[in-house]
Amino acid sequence: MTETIFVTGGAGFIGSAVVRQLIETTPHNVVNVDKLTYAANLSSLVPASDSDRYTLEQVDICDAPAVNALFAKYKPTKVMHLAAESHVDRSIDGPAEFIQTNINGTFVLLEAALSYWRGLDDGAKEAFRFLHVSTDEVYGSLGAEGYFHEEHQYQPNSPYSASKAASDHLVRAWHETFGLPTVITNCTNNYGPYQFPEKLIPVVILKILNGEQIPVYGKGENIRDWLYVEDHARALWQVINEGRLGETYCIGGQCEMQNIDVVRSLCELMDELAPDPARGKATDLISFVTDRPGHDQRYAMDIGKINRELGWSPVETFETGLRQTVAWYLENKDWWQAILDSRYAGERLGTG
Ligand code: NAD
Ligand code: TDX
Repeated sequence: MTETIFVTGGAGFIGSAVVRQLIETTPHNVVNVDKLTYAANLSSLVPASDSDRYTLEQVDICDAPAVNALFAKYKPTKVMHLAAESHVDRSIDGPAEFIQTNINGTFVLLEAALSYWRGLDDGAKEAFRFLHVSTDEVYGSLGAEGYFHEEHQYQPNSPYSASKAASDHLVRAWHETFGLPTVITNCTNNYGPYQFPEKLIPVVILKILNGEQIPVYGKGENIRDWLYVEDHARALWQVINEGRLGETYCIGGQCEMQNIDVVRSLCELMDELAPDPARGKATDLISFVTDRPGHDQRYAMDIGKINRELGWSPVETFETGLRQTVAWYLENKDWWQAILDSRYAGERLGTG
């Protein structure tokens, strides 16, 4: 049966990977529900967006009448909810949008989904799924030992992670209290093509290309667990189709790295793939800067549950994924130069 899938935040980094994958690998219709904030980029969706199975609806998920109208118009079989404010540093500079979109927006979407779901006939009601896409950051910070897992206590430390934690709790409550068929995923740091150049990996690539200092927060000893974005998109489709209702699935790359080692790997790749005698060795650009307030020390994920129950594991290694990512940024200057030239990005990225 051909389905209609809502993807909220489908013009963002991970959402666009989900949309591209759905258009390429399934026969389904995809409705991209996106407000088109600074983080959105419609050029990330080409050529999937040329498909007659793709529709863009520029809608703010906080706008209840508009969201209700979308459910009535398209009658989706599944909702993949990725729309969010996603950058930790921005949440420190100004948390209000994070509270609004991540908490209120998720609430509006849940209410609209519930009212729509209640009106479905029994078969459609049984088949409907609402997937909430969240982050490992809700669990807080790990010491040297141990891993996050589905039963780990919530201990968010940034306005971003607190807002995502709140949204996770809302989704859980709408399942437990109202029976809405939901599944939640909590994933580690993603990287890959089309990532907005405010996140660590594209920041480093573009700083090196422009011969500018690479800002490493604190001593660069914080640890993140990196997953290639296409692997994440594949996991999300598996979880929404095969995951157990009301459950959480943790997703990760099994690839813990200190930030400074990520930066050094990128420097090596850039020296190899984009050597520039005027710049010299890329590592000479590394600059240790003031640490992020409340900077979580370590994230690492136990992916045993999704692996056991759904057979998912990452395909890309960090080595292959990082090489593809660097090559993509080198080949797609038009994509990122437009962002660096924009006023909004310039304010935050120091490029304007
Ligand atoms: P992103 O910032 O690249 O994209 C977010 C998208 O949501 C944008 O297209 C934006 O226009 C849209 N959006 C924002 N506010 C909206 C609103 N009010 N209404 C409708 N659309 C709105 O984010 P991303 O990195 O692709 O992350 C997607 C999701 O995955 C988020 O929920 C994030 O918390 C989660 N996540 C991200 C990572 C990561 O490493 N990037 C890891 C784990 C989980
Ligand atoms: O310029 C930088 N220098 C630096 O040292 C930037 C942008 C980051 N960092 C550090 C901070 C983090 O320890 O690198 C690490 C990664 O930073 P980000 O790319 O900002 O990601 P992070 O804060 O870990 O959050 C990301 O992963 C989890 C996403 O932005 C979230 O949306 C996701 O939930």
